[in-house]
Amino acid sequence: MTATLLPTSDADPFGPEVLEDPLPFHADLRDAGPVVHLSRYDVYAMGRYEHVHAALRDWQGFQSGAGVGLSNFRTEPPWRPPSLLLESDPPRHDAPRRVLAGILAPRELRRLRERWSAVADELVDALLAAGDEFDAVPKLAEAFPLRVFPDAVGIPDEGRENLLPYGDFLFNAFGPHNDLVAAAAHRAPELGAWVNAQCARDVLAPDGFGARIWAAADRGEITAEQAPLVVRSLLSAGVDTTVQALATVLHAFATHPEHWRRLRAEPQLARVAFDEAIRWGSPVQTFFRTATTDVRVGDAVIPDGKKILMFLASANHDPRRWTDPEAFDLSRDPSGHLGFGFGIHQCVGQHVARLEAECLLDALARRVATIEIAGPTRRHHNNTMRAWGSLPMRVG
Ligand code: HEM
Ligand code: OVM
Repeated sequence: MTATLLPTSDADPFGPEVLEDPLPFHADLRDAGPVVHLSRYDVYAMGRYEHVHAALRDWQGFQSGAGVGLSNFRTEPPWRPPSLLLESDPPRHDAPRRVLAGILAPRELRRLRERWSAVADELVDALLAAGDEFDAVPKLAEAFPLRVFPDAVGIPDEGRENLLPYGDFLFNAFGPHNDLVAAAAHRAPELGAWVNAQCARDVLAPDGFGARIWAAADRGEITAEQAPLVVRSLLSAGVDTTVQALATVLHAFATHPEHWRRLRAEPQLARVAFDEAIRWGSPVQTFFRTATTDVRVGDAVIPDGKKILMFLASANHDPRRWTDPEAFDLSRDPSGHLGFGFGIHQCVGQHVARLEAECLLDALARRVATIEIAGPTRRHHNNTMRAWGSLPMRVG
């Protein structure tokens, strides 16, 4: 076994230039080969669909239990107790996953649709009453999930302003200790303490996702020690992701007016539009794995214990897999995209995200004939998320 053919790069995928526009870096990565050694971090990067997909399927060779960020839990203490879902391997992963998958299954979410639709209608009506120009990030992409998701989990009103900063820090913390992490690190203890406090049984409303997690503990499906950590996964993964996914789909429509016209004519396209926006914009850009042994990928051998950086976003734009990958196109079938991951860790909250998107897009499509960008847009840099800071929009 030789690894002499392994290409290497000293580029920084977490530097401001790449975060501002990662597409050129992704193209270079894919063209260099199936695996590229990133010398700056001594990690192995994958950017092609075929290999990212295969690695996500192979949870035995590419583990999550040593962390899905740059930090290796075998050698470095995690900044918070590891997630029982995201940062764990079978068999420890199985029971928490089964419990959460049941609670967040499409048939369980059906009882939420009517209320979430009404909230979306109300939000859009209030927004339009205030004028035809607004920043879609705070006014829609943040406002809608923050009105429905914390209620669905069942946390109290007080302190909800901590949810977005907590998520922003958490997703930054999967990357290196760069300026983005340093700038927010002082708030991590306070934000972490608040989130942990919301996971206690007596804090949670009796009819939400949180209470259902505790009920699963009562039935012995998970332990009472595990329950609060499973609730924490919802509060960790369920807010910033959907905010940025909604921002992405709104940006997609604002820049593709012909597709907005099509959505208005065929409202049932909302679901496929959302998945295509997730493929196209990939709000969650990357996750790491750790090699559990010397693993061969193509001609390369990744040594045991090394970190592997999987570019979901790059796989979602791999021309070896997708026709005209840079095009946002409602006519394509985006299924098989890796924006929600793949395999045993594939997003357990994806049906929640899709329901939010359907409700919000439906409310907008029924009221607004045109959406356009009305001023300079701004990215928000995060080590893991491709995020919008500001999306000025005009509707007609
Ligand atoms: C896992 C993306 C929304 C909860 C994942 C993974 C991705 C992802 C890529 C796989 C991680 C890995 O393989 O290591 C997204 C995107 C979302 C979204 C793009 C919005 C569009 C949500 C929501 C929730 C959620 C709304 C909660 C209700 C989780 C959890 C995991 C996960 C708990 C870990 C699952 C496991 O490891 O078994 N998500 N997510 N996500 N997601 Fe999501
Ligand atoms: C978790 C978790 C945290 C962040 C992201 C995520 C995208 C899961 O705590 O389980 O999935």
